[in-house]
Amino acid sequence: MTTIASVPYVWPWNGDLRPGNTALIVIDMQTDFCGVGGYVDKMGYDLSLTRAPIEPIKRVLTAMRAKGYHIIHTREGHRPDLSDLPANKRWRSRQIGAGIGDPGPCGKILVRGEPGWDIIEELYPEPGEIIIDKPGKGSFCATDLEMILRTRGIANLVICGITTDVCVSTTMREANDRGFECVVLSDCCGATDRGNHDAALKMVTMQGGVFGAVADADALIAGLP
Ligand code: C5J
Repeated sequence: MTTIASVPYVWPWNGDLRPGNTALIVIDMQTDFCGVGGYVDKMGYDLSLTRAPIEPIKRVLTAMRAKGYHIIHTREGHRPDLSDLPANKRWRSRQIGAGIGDPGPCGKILVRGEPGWDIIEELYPEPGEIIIDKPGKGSFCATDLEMILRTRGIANLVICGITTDVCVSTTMREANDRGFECVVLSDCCGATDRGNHDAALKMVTMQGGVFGAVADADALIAGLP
């Protein structure tokens, strides 16, 4: 049995934790969500909250890369012609002064290929790591993520990134419903609101771990075989 310290149960449920069946998913660590001039900055939120996970994620990436775990990154964004951008998503973003597809200091907001859309340099994927480009909040919606996970025989997902209450939470719920065994790393996530971050993590722990478990970077690194 190999597990890590986590709540509300030691993870994974069956003690089968090894590089071959476990992936790290780093969600949306893009300039648009944590960089100056990006989408979250334009909306006026406190960037320190979404930048807080950068250093802990770096430590987890280093540890998991060294041990040969599968590494997957995601990016939220839309085609340059915006053909995959629902009109209501665009409209809502414009209500708060950061219209998706509109020009900003980091290029067109959340548009593929623009500087603000890409993953920040500190956490940039290494050659050979999987990148999932997704048009929505969940990483399984309109992507080939599930096919890649099943093809590689991955059962366990270590989930981190931004934002805790939106793309991280949606992805964890989608994964859990598909039978993947998930743990979210509390200090490797961040939200645009501290209360939402805390609530999103607390929700995971209800009902015996309704979506999986919660750990932190140190607990994961200490327990990784
Ligand atoms: C948001 C995300 N918050 N990556 N996206 O719109 O959580």
